[in-house]
Amino acid sequence: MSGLKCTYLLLGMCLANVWEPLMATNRTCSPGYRISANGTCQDVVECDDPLTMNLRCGHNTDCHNTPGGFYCTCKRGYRALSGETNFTLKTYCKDIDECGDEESRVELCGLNAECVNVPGSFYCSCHIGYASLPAGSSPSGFNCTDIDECQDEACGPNALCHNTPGGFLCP
Ligand SMILES: [Ca+2]
Ligand SMILES: [Ca+2]
Repeated sequence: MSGLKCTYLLLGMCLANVWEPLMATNRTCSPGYRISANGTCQDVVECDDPLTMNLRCGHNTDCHNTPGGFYCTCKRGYRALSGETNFTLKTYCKDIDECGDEESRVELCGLNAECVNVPGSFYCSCHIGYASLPAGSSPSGFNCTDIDECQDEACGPNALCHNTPGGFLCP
């Protein structure tokens, strides 16, 4: 209690617990606040219920509570059709097609991989004959390099084998 300020002090006793609810009947709170059980105006947490959150913000959104209000954002990997980053009205958030154009496909997955768009995300899949480097070994993120099939005796034991980009030849 030491951190709380007593507004109504009588004979050394704090009467706030008695007085506040009485005062509350005549009190109106600012928009975005409501009277709590102890008679004070407390912030309405608009984002605490997943059901109302969907109704407020729309699907694929995150709801952010603020003192006296709230705002919505699209979930990571989604973009509002309206173009807005922050909004308070129900908005449709559409999946971002990360693989939509050639430039971003190559930037994200490199030359030797397929870029696959999925709702809220994307992934890279190496072309046949290529494998991704161990995680962390490529500075630019995902990178598929040629598999040297000859190291695994792809043409048979002690047979000649010629490794090629994305494949191998048995001469
Ligand atoms: Ca996506
Ligand atoms: Ca190869």
